[in-house]
Amino acid sequence: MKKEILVILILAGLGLFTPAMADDGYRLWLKYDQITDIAYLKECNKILSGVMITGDSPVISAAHDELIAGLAGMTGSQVTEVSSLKSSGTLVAGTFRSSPVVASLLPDVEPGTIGEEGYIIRSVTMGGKKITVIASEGDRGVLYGVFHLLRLVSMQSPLEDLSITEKPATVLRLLNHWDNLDRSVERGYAGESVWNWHLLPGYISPRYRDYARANASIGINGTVITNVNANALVLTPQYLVKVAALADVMRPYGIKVYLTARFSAPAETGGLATSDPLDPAVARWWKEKASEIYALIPDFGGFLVKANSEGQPGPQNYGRSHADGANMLADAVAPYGGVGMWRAFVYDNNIPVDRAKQAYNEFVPLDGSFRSNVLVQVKNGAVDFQPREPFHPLFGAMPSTPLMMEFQITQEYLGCSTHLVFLAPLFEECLTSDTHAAGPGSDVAKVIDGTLHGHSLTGMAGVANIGSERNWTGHLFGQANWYAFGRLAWQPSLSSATIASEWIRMTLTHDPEIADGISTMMLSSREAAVNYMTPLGLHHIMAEGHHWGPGPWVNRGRPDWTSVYYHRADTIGIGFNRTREGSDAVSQYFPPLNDIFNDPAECPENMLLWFHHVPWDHTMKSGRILWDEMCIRYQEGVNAAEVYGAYWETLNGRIDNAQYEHVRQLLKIQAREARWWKDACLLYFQTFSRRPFPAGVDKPENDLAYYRGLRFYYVPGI
Ligand code: GCW
Repeated sequence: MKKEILVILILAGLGLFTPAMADDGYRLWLKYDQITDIAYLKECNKILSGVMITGDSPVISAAHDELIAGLAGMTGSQVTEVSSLKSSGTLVAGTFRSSPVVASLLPDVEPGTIGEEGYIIRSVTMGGKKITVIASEGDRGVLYGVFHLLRLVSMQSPLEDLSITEKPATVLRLLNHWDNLDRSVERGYAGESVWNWHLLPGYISPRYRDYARANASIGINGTVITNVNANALVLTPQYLVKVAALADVMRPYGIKVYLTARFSAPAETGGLATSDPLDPAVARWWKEKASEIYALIPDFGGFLVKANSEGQPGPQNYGRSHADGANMLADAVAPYGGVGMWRAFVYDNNIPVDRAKQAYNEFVPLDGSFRSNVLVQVKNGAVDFQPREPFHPLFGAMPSTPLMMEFQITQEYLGCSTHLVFLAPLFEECLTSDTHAAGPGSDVAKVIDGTLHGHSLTGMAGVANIGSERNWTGHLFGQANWYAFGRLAWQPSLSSATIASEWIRMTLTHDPEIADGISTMMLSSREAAVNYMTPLGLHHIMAEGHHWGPGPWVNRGRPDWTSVYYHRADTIGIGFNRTREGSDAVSQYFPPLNDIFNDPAECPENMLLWFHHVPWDHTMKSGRILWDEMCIRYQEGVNAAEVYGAYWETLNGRIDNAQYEHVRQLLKIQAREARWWKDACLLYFQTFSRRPFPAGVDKPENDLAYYRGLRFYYVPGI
């Protein structure tokens, strides 16, 4: 054996030769591993041979440290910091204000066009020297520009002729944590809360900073750190110092902290007799609370409120409206530039004819009565984060009120953090839906970014899937959903394919063939989940309480918390009649959608059973009858989940071992659970359809009694 080969084998045996092959996921998409493509490494070293970043604010320091660490990691060598443009290959970063060099390199940029968060990345030549410049009007823009450049390098994208101008489409890009003060996380499947309330403010976990870095890297600029099912304790001095400590860590990354406000706090913890928003003592209490908070956290973002919904207190307890409540809180934070985000997810104690209609009915009449610093936060669909819902009819229907999007990143109804379901296609489907509010082309995205109705206060919120698990999100691919949310909040017109490709290259592989394969799997995964859980517009048929697994038979308790309320299966057919002859939810949509949704022949088939009660023998576009079509869809979902597992196994040895093994095991569980969903739902619905399974549909593994008898204890997330 030749000596060199022996050395290689020994090194490989010691694990020194192969690149890191046990990625635990902690670094997310910010891995900064050394570039292995020699040609690209050369290009990088040539174009980014020196760095000059000006400014001395905490945000600029954060940008500086990230840039240096990122480039050093990826190039494998120390980064040279320079103080003037002596040679070619310098990267210059700063604001137009603080850096005369930056201003001189981009003389064509009109002041005021880029904004505090926007940035320009451009390759320029000056005096024969090639320079790359990152410029913004604000420090945060410089930070975002730095993260963009690091993303380009991580993706091994060309760096030669850059000409990038970016500006966020929305003002507030927030995560919503449904985290409780005892560290449990409502609908959280990735361990405990990331916030260690017990040890705060004395102990600042390094995780907080890494959390802030990750969010800043995708443009997220705020975090609501407490559950919307709120605890008034967080507003007490004992907790506010803890909140302030978290805000201190977030600040250098451009992230503001927000809190959920429990509406009954004045009475609960403030010693008042009431929390009536029109009572002057109550309004005063909130004003004083705001001043106490801002004294500790000068850049506090504001409040998010869930009121008069699922038992939460609210203004209606005192005979007041949502606007009365929202305005009182908004007035308290207005002097400091804070906002009030008022959720439209109302779900009160009276059982409505159709729960899907409730938010619209309550909020549309209030349009125009909210203060200018109030946003109404609306879930993407009218029921509740289902695998597929038509867009919420409120979008476009409140022209005088800024509506903020609420997506759910945590997979409450999508297999928890066990299933690989890439959510960008779900988000994209909603954002690109045309509301027709102001004629064709009135996409939901235009409502959200304020362009449709001329609002400058805009926002998007995502219910976080983050927890104390080492890899943050439980499932490695849950990271992609966090990533996708941030990217879409910044730029709602981004495509799912672009987002998937970025994330894959930064997280998993640069091999184009593998990246394509993984992307195909990701992009089809949401449709696969819809098929094995709730095809053709079915919704809310999961198990009770924990919402994990199938439960189409659930019929106990409040009718609009049951599955039978939503699917309405009988011997004639299945589906919720929301037509003009039914609950008339279709009329909450603008023309021509109201007519389209109302007509079973025109209604998109993927939402048919959302709007219609359809006979089992109704002929579908495929030529099959509804029952057969439903069976086939369930089977297709199962088949897809199985294909994902088989495909993943081909990646053995071609991607990091730890990532490979982690996902391999989870995909196995997913395929098993997909089959469980299919078997349980089809057996149950068959008791109504009384028809056999068509050819191509696997025989269920067990009988219906078996599935109905399954009991689970301690499912996470409640
Ligand atoms: O999706 C439902 C969840 C509740 C949640 C509620 C909401 C925070 O099942 O756990 O409560 O929505 O959005 O308020």
